[in-house]
Amino acid sequence: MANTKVAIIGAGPAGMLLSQLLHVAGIDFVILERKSRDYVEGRVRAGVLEDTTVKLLERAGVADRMHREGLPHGGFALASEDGVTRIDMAALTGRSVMVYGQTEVTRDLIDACLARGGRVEFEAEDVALHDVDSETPSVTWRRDGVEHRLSCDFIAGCDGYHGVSRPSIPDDVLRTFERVYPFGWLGVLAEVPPCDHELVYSNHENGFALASMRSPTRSRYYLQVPLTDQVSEWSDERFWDELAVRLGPTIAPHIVRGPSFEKSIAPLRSFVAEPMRHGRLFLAGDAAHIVPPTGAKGLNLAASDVAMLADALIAFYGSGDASGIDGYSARALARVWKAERFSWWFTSLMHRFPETGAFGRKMQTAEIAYIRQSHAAQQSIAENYVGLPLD
Ligand code: RFL
Ligand code: PHB
Repeated sequence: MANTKVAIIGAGPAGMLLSQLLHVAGIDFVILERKSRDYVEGRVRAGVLEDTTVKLLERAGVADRMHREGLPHGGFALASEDGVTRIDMAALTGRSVMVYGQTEVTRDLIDACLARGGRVEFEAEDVALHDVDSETPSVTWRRDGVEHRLSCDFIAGCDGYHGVSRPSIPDDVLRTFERVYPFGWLGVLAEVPPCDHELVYSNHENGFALASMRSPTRSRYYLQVPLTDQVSEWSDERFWDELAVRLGPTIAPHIVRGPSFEKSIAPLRSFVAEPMRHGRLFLAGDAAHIVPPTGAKGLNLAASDVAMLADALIAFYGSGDASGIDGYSARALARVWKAERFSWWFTSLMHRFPETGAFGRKMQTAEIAYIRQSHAAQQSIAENYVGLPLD
């Protein structure tokens, strides 16, 4: 008899949400996380939840604080040198998104898990997966020099892009698809009111800029920067000056400046690994795929993967039906590729690409002008941004 049903590798949003969907269904699990709880909860990343993700957090019973403190948004703005266009998601799709930080989602999930008696092994070193293509897989790890072993029925690889799960699938089984972008995002958090009540995505000659937020008093801003830039080259003053230029004359007067308390540069990448299942190992979230953050899809894809995985495991344990398990990879990838396409397209539309030159820039300008005039184009953006259906 195995020690637990599901060993979950990684306590990020994918692993933690899966654990709570399994908990609600009465399926036991153990989570192994390489970092400390403080580290996991402190990682500043995503800010936008699709309504599908909101519903999953409700299903997992961890949505109360999100509904109290999160900010529902029915639209966002596309800015360029030709003006500002609002994409009215609520009118175009009848749906909206929730602005609520990944740090808060992760904290709510970890709090709920521990309060419900869930087992999370933080600071688990040298996690290794064994016999994943047998019916008796297991996981080993070390803490304080002592080796631990856990046998399980299934392993959920929710350990992000740099984890051990994906490399546990043999090279001749796994196919990967990748595009690396020639720039990164410099992100800043500041305790100042946002410059607009909704998000603003801006295409500017100097490069992309994004105005986002975490609360009515906390702003999150991003600038496209060369990958060779160092954070130390970006003083707060330089950042605010450049942000004002890129957000343009309509938005810039509303920027409230203040000291930043988080500043970092993240590279942009599109990546997919296929298949997302090998034997009794399932990949979910960033372990299987990465999107550039422009479409706000990364955390949301992690959530839809684990929803599909939870359904597959619930069917297996409920009635012995293995069709969900067998179909997991194909079902998840169908949604992943559509989100990859949207994220790649939106990134391509909004950023300055050194290699595409003046013609590429004209194409962007023409496409933004088309979007401004076309209800159909706006509807397409809106339905992708609020999130495609799970099937
Ligand atoms: P995570 O969050 O990387 O969590 C993986 C966890 O696994 C642990 N781990 C291991 N544990 C044990 N053994 C090992 N060997 C391990 N190796 C790793 C790690 O410590 C970690 O705790 O993956 P997960 O759960 O799949 O979640 C994915 C999301 O974090 C990610 O897709 C989003 O943050 C992407 N993203 C956004 N997504 C959105 O949906 N909306 C957004 O608005 C959004 N904005 C963003 C973003 C990502 C960004 N960066 C920094 C890449 C904005 C930015 C700037
Ligand atoms: C964020 O608030 O961190 C954020 C919002 C929208 C994106 C990416 C990041 O597309």
